[in-house]
Amino acid sequence: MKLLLISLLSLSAIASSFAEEAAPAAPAAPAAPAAAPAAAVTKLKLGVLPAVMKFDKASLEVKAGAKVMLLFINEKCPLQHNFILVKPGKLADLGALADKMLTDPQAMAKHYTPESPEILAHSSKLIGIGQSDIIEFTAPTAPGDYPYLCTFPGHWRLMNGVLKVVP
Ligand SMILES: [Cu+2]
Repeated sequence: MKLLLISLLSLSAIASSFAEEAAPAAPAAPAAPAAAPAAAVTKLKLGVLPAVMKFDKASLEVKAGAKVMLLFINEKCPLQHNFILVKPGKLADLGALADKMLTDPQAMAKHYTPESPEILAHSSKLIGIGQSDIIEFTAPTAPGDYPYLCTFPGHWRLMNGVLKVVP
């Protein structure tokens, strides 16, 4: 009786080990087709300089219409920041909206992200020290200089840069 129980247990152990081996094999298959170019993603990384209210890059570059995955990361700055990408020439407009949020009781809940039709992409949250966010967006199809900024009140005048969208 004991023997039978053991052999049953070991059988189920073997069965489950096969199940585990079979599982990873299935998702591997879709990687094979050569449809990769269409799904190509431009990966960018933007950090934050500690305590000076600046992004670590004054500019980023991307091809027009490209799918972009931006890693926004705060490794060392004790302040909280966000990332807002706007239409050309709209830096000061968004800066003014950012400053206005000082008097908005809901500002923290909104992660200091203003509401504006000029915003093309933004982080999902403020990121403090040790935090990061991945921002996925499609680059504009029109080449040009697209400003990005942090809209935590008072930061945007120093904390801004340009996403250069090239043909
Ligand atoms: Cu900031």
